[in-house]
Amino acid sequence: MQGEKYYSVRMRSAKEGSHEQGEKHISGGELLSTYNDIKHAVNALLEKGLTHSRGRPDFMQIQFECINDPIKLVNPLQVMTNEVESAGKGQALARKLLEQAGIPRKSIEKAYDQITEYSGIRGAIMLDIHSGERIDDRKEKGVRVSRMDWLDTNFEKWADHCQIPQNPRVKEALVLATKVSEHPATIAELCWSDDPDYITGYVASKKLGYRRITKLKEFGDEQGCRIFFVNGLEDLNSYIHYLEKQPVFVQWEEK
Ligand code: WAQ
Ligand code: MG
Ligand code: MG
Ligand code: MG
Repeated sequence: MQGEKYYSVRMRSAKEGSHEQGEKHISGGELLSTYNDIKHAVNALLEKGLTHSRGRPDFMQIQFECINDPIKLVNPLQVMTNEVESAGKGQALARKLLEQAGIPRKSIEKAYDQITEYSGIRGAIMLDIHSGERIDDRKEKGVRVSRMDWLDTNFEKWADHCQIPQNPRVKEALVLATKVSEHPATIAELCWSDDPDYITGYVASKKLGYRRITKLKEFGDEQGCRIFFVNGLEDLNSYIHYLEKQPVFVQWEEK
């Protein structure tokens, strides 16, 4: 990995929505690739965007760019799975975990009041943990975390060791959560998919690890959620710069 040049490869796909809604986000993806693997990477993202449960896209963009900054290596967050019987119980657990992560209950309630307003965006939103107010200025786009990945061989070794199925969705979400939680301003993340066929979500934080919750919504629901709860942000731009631009490889080291 050291010394080799890497490229950030990104995809987003969308379809025309109703007049009031503007375009509908279908899917996005980001990974890191060597030059020789770019064809493979582009193909994987193409496949992801073409066959998606949110619908058939009528727009897609795939781009790659060379990365010049050194790539930071980060250990994956520890994973725990909580089985729940219903979305209601799952959401109650999510709120409890957010509180355990250090977010005031009032701000959690405020976040939940805003959730439907922000679903349908293609990135994440940032909320201040003290006020519960949204602090990024990315409107209906949100902030898209990028330039992160996990080499397959290391991921497979980790999955074997932790007895976690080698599911690309889990890998993708854990890579993102690990990168986001590594920044000291991040207190916690709350996420569930906007894909109608995937109902497991998570709360993640440096302190709690990656806490999967098997049901956070009903099947068929296309409302997703991705919120970063942040604290003590003196410089919002440098935080967003870290999320979008700092290259990160998740790398598991057996202890
Ligand atoms: N940066 C910022 N926000 C993102 C990114 C990104 N790279 N990727 C997705 N989002 C936001 C965006 O608003 C999506 O609509 C929303 O998150 C959901 O994305 O079993 O699959 O890719 O352990 O649909 C979590 C549980 C699955 C996995 C989450 O999210 C498990 C998932 P999706
Ligand atoms: Mg997506
Ligand atoms: Mg995704
Ligand atoms: Mg999705």
